[in-house]
Amino acid sequence: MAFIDELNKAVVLRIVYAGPPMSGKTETLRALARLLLGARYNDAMFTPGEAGGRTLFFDWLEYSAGLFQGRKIRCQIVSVPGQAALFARRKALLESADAIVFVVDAHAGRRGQIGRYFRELRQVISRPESEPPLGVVVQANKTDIAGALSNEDLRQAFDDSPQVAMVRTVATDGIGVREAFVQAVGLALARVRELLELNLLQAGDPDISSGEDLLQRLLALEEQQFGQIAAAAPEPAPVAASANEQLAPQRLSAILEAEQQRVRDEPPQPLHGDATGIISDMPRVPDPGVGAGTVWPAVGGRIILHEIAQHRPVMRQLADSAWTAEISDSWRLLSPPEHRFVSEALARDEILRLARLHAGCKGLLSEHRCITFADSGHGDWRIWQVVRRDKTAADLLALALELPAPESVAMELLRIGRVVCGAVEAFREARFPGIVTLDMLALSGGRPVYAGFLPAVMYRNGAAPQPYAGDAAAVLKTELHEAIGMLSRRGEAMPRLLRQLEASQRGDDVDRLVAQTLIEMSLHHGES
Ligand SMILES: Nc1nc2c(ncn2[C@@H]2O[C@H](COP(=O)(O)OP(=O)(O)OP(=O)(O)O)[C@@H](O)[C@H]2O)c(=O)[nH]1
Ligand SMILES: [Mg+2]
Repeated sequence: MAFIDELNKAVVLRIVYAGPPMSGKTETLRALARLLLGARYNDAMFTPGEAGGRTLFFDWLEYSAGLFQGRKIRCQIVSVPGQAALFARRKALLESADAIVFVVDAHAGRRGQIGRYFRELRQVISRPESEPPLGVVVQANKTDIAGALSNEDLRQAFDDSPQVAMVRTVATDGIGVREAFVQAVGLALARVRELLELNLLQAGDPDISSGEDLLQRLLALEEQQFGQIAAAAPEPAPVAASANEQLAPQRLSAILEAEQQRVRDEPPQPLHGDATGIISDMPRVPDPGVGAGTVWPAVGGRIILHEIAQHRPVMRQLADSAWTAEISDSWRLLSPPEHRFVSEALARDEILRLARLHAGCKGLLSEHRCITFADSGHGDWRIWQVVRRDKTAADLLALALELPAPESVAMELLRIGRVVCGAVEAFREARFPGIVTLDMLALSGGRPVYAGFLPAVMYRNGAAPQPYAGDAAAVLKTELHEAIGMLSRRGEAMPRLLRQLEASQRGDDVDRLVAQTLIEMSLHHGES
């Protein structure tokens, strides 16, 4: 989010303080205000709303010092709210960071929680490989308290991550906080330098030059997100419903009041302990007992979960470490690797996006499906797509090939051809990236629909969905190749089949295209 402010000859950086609740993020910003701004520190920090000493939105502090390539360095220093329930807000702030200071309570007994929050952080700030990664400084805080863990002990919470720079601090006394901050600014500038070299420095957001601006932006974003879901979803988006009621109010005071109430009502957060997340372990599949707001669509989805709970799933892990489950020949479940999350909050956030994607494909996807997420039983969370195995065009073809009269076979082939043509046209028009194959096409109210899981390009980060680019004749040639081969081996049937197809060429454009393609294929097979 860094940007060059040409008008004021400055480079603007955002250093974001993250970390578990009550670790000392706000206290650190207070200390920085005193240390960096001296006499001017009074009123320098902007904190829009807090409840019982807990940050609800963020703390904001500005600091300007030093030069970068002849421009002043201006730092926006922001702390995030640590509470689990405020994840969406925390995520929006983390995404705008140029470097992170991850503040942890070095107190023994906190390692599990630190690990969990660190994994959440890494998932949120991961960048495409083409971009330089975001630097993280770990601030081991509260080291004044007896029994604080050593750096070596703390490092275990950051298990598989590359070396993290660690600075020991006592925020209440201002010890070490300047050092951690300076390190973070160094990392942010190194990243800006790399982005400039790669020509990737975004225009940034010069509209945010104060804490008030950031608050307005955050509120607008939240309203927009919830508004979009409400507009897109065929059913009220279940996972957003309760939050919507609390976040929709127009006036800031009303929002703050609702937030304060929410925080008062919130039960203490359970500690999950260290989640190792061993992916080869078989995950639990969702059952109808999943909590409110975890299934989309809310009503239809829960009915599906009830239905699948009656049967035992057959689980399988695919080469890419996705898990699938088959249930009583009627339902299929999929949880690809990108739908495995280290925290419930991350899964909850992603399921909102998936619900929107599904809602946007209304009319193109088969009807009997839902998405849900569940605790895998191994310290992580998985989103599952659940799709009913509907009768597909491939099933129609299998039946057609059993028909005795070649004329009937021809009529069925034409019908399947029309289904394919209809799907290619509908997918192209809607820019839907589903690949047309017979076993992915079902009929719903006479219209072709996609009976597979949501195409991966739609939810995979960084991959822009490509609209379907195939053409109907090519699909028919691939998908019916084997069937025509079988028919041509029934030698005596071929002339009757061809006669029927030729008669069908006199129909509309679609009939003509299908009949001509089939004739061409039949003749080709006849020759070979
Ligand atoms: N002993 C000691 N207490 C600290 C230190 N840093 C913070 N605290 C105390 O820890 C409590 C939580 O600090 P905050 O700065 O509010 O924590 P936070 O990370 O902003 O919490 P959230 O906003 O809820 O995420 C406060 O009572 C602080 O005074 C420290 O270095 N030593
Ligand atoms: Mg705070």
